[in-house]
Amino acid sequence: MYLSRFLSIHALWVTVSSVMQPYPLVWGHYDVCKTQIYTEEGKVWDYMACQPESTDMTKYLKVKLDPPDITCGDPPETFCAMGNPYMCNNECDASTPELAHPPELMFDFEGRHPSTFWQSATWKEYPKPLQVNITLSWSKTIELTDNIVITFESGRPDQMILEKSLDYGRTWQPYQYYATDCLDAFHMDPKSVKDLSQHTVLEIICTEEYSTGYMTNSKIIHFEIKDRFAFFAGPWLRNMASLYGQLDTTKKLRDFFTVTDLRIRLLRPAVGEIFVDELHLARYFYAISDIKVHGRCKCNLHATVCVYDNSKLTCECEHNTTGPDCGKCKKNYQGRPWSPGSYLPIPKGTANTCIPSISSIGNPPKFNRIWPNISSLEVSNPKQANVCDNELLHCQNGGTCHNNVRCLCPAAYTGILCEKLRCEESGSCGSDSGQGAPSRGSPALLLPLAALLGTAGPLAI
Ligand SMILES: *[C@@H]1O[C@H](CO)[C@@H](O)[C@H](O)[C@H]1NC(C)=O
Ligand SMILES: *[C@@H]1O[C@H](CO)[C@@H](O)[C@H](O)[C@H]1NC(C)=O
Ligand SMILES: *[C@@H]1O[C@H](CO)[C@@H](O)[C@H](O)[C@H]1NC(C)=O
Ligand SMILES: [Ca+2]
Repeated sequence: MYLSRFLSIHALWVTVSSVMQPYPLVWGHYDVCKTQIYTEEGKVWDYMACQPESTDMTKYLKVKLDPPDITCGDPPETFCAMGNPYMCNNECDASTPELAHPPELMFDFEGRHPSTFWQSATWKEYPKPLQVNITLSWSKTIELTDNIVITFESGRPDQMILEKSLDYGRTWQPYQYYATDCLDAFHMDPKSVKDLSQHTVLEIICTEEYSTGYMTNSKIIHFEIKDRFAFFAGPWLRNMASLYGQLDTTKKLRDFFTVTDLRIRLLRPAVGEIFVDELHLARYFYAISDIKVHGRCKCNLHATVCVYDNSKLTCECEHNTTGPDCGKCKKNYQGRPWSPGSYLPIPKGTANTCIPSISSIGNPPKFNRIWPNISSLEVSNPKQANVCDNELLHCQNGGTCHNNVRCLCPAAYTGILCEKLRCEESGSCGSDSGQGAPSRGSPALLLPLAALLGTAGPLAI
């Protein structure tokens, strides 16, 4: 199954639209990996950064509950309405489809009412905590593009932690804490995402916004991806160029929105009052009707298509890259180190394609490399700041990072990050090179990076 529209249609559209206007209608969509352009040598492929479309990722996840037998209905049990302890005529019975509440019902498509939902057993073992882990696994790195939204059928829990993993569930980090009383539950001061800024956007907060028990009419909990994007792209997410620029240059920021798994840790059900009513423990349980997770396969800007096959997501890699995330160069295309594509320069980005290995073409690389005297550089300047690395600062236009102190640029390029055309510097560029020339780096976009990097150290992730 294809997550994206058909590639050739994109290619056609971009070719057509690029004839009519200098830029695509919408900036920074990155929805084509290559397009044919006309140069002096005839038709050639022009490669650019590309990514799959953002989509509903709940179709591709596996869900696991801990403890495994926590779903209600085995044995059948009755439960009460939260607001009215004397309304206890509801029944959960796992063996009767109409009365069962299995985990799948958190991800089904449903009409407005009645909602379908997963439900836990009730808190009959009070005061032993009633805790449930709901783990969502993709077995693939995905990049979140919209708020995670959890809709409760019961009251929203008094205490809950949203966690994420970036390594297929081996290690976990908190994403956000939710509590009726953050100080009491987690020894954290309550905060809202709106209290954060560009410089504190990666801070892990505890919020009380969504835990005010069953009395409020809303049953929804958010993890606010869009509010965090808005610190860079503006309140209406109009300036996506700025966001993409920051994501491109700051690995920590990119990783913050990247997950392989999510875990919802339900720690204490909604009580709605100060004390637990021990005579009516069948009032207390968790029930979730819907979980929304929007994102895209992470393909390192080397693919627009992500295939779901054998219950597994895999990028369909272009640019002669390979691997589930297009994370390495194909065999015989290792002429320079692999590098992710880059969102910069806006709007087409840089493909950073893999190039044929030296041995496979039988010639030394065409690049005119100048090897510096490494020992003198390193000894005389041990504390020199990185000029480039493979995480934050990418050499552009096919340049490679040498010992973090300089980019080795292909012959046609110059500049600290190989962002400039050499001919441009000497004023000798051909008059028709405009359309075919690979895009140049934008120094204006690189500037805010310094500001963000300066604060990256003490952040929580
Ligand atoms: C839930 O997961 C956490 C680790 O993230 C673990 O410490 C805890 O024991 C688990 N709880 C349950 C009820 O399985
Ligand atoms: C990748 O390799 C193929 C040949 O196997 C070549 O035709 C194609 O142009 C290459 N693509 C890129 C992006 O270098
Ligand atoms: C490199 O620099 C070191 C220290 O300045 C010097 O001793 C050495 O001879 C240089 N090597 C070359 C190949 O220039
Ligand atoms: Ca549902």
